[in-house]
Amino acid sequence: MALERTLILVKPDGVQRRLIGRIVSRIEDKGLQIVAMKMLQITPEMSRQHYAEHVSKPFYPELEGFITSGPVVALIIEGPEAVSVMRTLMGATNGRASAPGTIRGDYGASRQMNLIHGSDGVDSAKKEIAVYFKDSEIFATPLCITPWSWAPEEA
Ligand code: D4T
Repeated sequence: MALERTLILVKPDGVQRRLIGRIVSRIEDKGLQIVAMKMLQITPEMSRQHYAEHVSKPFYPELEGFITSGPVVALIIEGPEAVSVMRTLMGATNGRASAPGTIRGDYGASRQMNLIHGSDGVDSAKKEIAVYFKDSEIFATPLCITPWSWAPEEA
């Protein structure tokens, strides 16, 4: 097991639907740590960097239009196996198929407007974090609750 970081976005639909607080609460309730957080508008260039694997796909132009359509909230989340823990919390990509109890399963019914992005691996998390954050914007301060959140050998 290892302490990991993952890049999370509350997408434009999550911001428009006033779901920022509920989504961030779920992450905090799970016991993961927010080490960076900001609101920003994604540019077409950032979108191409973020979705590099999808740029040549037929759905990309619409995806870029959506992700650049309004502000998002970007976060870096840290914790043991944070990448997969967040993917589980988010639910399947298509909100119509994601399980009740997950963020996408509880709040949405769309594949594109699926409220939240989470990195799909440790390497992609590193690349995505560099798109959204400078080192000086990351606060890796240990929290006083950390010793009660996971055992040392889990981190
Ligand atoms: P993201 O990257 O947004 O967290 O979503 P996922 O990791 O769960 O899903 P993904 O990479 O397969 O897709 C990225 C993004 O594209 C949208 N999408 C996807 C779309 O609009 N049409 C499509 O056909 C697919 C496959 C949804 C998420």
